[in-house]
Amino acid sequence: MKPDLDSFTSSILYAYLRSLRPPRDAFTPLYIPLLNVPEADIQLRPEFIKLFHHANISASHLITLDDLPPPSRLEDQLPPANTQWILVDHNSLQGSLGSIYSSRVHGVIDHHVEEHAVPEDTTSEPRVLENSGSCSSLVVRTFQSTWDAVSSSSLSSGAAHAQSSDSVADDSVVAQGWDAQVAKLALGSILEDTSNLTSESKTMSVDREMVRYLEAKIQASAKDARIWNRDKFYKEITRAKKDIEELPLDGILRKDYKQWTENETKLGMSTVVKPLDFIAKKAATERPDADKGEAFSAAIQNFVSDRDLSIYAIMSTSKTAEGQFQRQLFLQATAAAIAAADRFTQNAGAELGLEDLTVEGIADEKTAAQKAGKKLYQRVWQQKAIERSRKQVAPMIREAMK
Ligand SMILES: [Mn+2]
Repeated sequence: MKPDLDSFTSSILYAYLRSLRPPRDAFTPLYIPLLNVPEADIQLRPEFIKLFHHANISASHLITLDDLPPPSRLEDQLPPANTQWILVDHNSLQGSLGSIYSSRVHGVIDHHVEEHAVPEDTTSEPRVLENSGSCSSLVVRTFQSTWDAVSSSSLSSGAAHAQSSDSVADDSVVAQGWDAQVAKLALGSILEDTSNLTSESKTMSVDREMVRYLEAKIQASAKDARIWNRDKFYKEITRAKKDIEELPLDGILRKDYKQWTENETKLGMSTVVKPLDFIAKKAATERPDADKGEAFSAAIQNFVSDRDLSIYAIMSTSKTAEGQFQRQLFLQATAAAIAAADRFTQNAGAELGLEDLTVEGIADEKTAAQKAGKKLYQRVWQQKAIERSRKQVAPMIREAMK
């Protein structure tokens, strides 16, 4: 299972709420939220960034797989006996972490089908496996009383402070502001997972109850209550999901990327939901010193050489100004793969309806022979056969590489 927004917020909520009041016999009083992805993957999901922003968390604050020792040195540098693991939004520790630490799992909160990988007795940590729209609902419910106790104690100390001093440093407002941030973090996932509580099949009563509870936390903060609008918040998070404009170009190309090996050479293919001129412009903004064509070529060249690709394609889907769905195709081949690229053009050009396209900032080098001095061959087309997706185009290129 790929970690999603719910996985991230469940982990952060668990660590935050539990660290506020760890149990007396806790393995350690500090619970660390480890996001089970490489750091770069966070950037690929604009909805994470958007939601984290509401909680005053920036992506660089988050602890990811990149913060652990490399897999080969994990066991030495982070001995299992020094760790205790709690799983949220999944209930069986997989991959290289699982092979080393699965016997150290002592706690779980999850809403997936039980895999019986977590011991029945989790001592001081919860063992909650239950159906819900969002795992974040279960995490919040589990630590509701802790959270309330901590909020009200900071409220009363804030009030006492205000009475005893003329310069009112209002702790209660600060505490409420934090509460509202944490509440929004949870709400982002619960609303996302239940389509703002409208999905009959996914929404469970715990999700409804926790949304009520969390909205009350926001209402308790004067500053947040004034501007809080659940529907607007939900729309903002879901809209961010489709919005790749803020991503760096490398992220845009990696977001939906596939790779194949054919005849010992590699084909890479990025699918991008923007027209090619968006990509060219993006490259130019990231390299303001370079001239336009060079910025794009350099960016593509980095991407290609990082992956040692012989052929690289970008399939772009977008809408024209008139609202018509359109496809564009960019293809680049190294010197050794020019013959294959030419074969693809000849064999598939008619079927895909490939028409030469001019995109400012992307050079279309039509005849490789003329550019013999250059190592690269690149083409840009409008793909008129719009019903042909990656499912058809990738096999055609692979065929030409055989
Ligand atoms: Mn989930």
